[in-house]
Amino acid sequence: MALNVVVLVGGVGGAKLAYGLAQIIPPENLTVIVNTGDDFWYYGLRICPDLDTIMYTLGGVVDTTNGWGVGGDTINLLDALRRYGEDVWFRLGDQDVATHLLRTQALRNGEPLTAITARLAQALGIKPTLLPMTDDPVATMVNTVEYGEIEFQTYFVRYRWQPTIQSLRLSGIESARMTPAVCHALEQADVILIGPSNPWLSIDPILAVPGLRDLITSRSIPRVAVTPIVGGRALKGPAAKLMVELGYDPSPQAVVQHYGEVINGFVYDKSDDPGPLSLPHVAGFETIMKSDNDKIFLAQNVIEWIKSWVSF
Ligand code: FO1
Repeated sequence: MALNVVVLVGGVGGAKLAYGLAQIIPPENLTVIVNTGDDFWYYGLRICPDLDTIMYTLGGVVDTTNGWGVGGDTINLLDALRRYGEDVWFRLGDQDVATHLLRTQALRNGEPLTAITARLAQALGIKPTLLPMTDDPVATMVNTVEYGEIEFQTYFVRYRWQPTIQSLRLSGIESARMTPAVCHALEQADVILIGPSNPWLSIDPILAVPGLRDLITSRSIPRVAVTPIVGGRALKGPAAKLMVELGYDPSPQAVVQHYGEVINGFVYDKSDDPGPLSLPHVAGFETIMKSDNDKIFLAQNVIEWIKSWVSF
């Protein structure tokens, strides 16, 4: 019998694990719940970077160098905007814009993001279920020393995550609702995984959707996070830098502590010695995913390991 696996993810790191899982789990048994706190408006288009990164990765069209955007995409639109003197700091590929146009139009027609995502994913041949964490707009706001409070993409892309973070705020989270699809997936899950995504920037927004964290912790099933920190550094992006700025040691222990009762299992990188971790289930695997085989291998290791400590 196949296990129902739900994985919570942000962008590039989470997408790699989701890809590995999609190769070993029947699509009807795999649900990917994606952070939408990074979403923003740009030239009138609704951009959902993490949803698109997962969608392009699972659809096999992602730019493998960047880990986001469409492979081989051109930037004619961007160049045309520059000709008008625009300071275009967010790199929108021409093919990528098709996604944003369709999504924006559908949102304006009142279609929920969950339904739009399902439609786009299906058109790209994606079989597992891909769900935004909520249909309601939530924006991760970054309070920085240098610029005050700025939108996530301004912090991440425009300023290349160099500003010093003082605190984070999730605008709109109080009125965000868990969707029936997310609720159903979590209720039916046999295993909940948290991808090697940034715990503060990518996973916290998902867990902060009212009711979602409680629903996860209420489930007596394996709930396992894969470390985003290896050798005191982030695999990608600002996780380690952010941890230092917020007063944490960039270590697997600090990640485990941060997730608290949300997880009962943790996967660290086998090159690390994480010391004692206050969790019933801990394992070390090769977590750095460079090739497609690495992604599949990690997914296999994690799922087999979980099967070994639970009788399903
Ligand atoms: N990341 C960048 O560092 N620079 C970009 O210009 C950029 C453009 C972009 C366009 C579409 C898309 O789906 C993602 C894009 N990203 C870009 C990645 C993305 O903004 C971040 O990796 C995530 O938000 C963090 O998870």
